[in-house]
Amino acid sequence: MKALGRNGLIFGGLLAFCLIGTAAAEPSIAIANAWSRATPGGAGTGAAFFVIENRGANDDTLLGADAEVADSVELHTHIHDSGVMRMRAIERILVPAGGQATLRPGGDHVMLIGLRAPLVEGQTYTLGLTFALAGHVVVPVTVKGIGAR
Ligand SMILES: [Cu+2]
Repeated sequence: MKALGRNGLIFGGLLAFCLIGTAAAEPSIAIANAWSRATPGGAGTGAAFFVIENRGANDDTLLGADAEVADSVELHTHIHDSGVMRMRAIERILVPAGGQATLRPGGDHVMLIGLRAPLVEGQTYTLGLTFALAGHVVVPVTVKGIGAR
């Protein structure tokens, strides 16, 4: 009986923990203003830009992305290399608790490699983003004109 009472306590504790866990599962990550530039016919690559807002109490990290419009999707940044801007693949993008990360032309971005069709102005496609804490988040990306900034 004594053991059962103790197990009951432990179970109750776990249950309380799970309920708190559920409450904390309110989406803490919000994606705003997701867009791509239209790509000229024949271009093999494109990029996606957006703002990641972390409304949670914990730092989160963007670990990867996926999209059906491209064969592969990578996280990239730009580096200055003797006056030349080059792109480089990165492993992760940090989104600090209560803060945000901005992916923009000339900075961090999601790279679409091996586009299956040109990105056409006015089109919308689906981008999946994988976060360390928030998990898989799906966002619609709007394709703007070739000269969009
Ligand atoms: Cu890139």
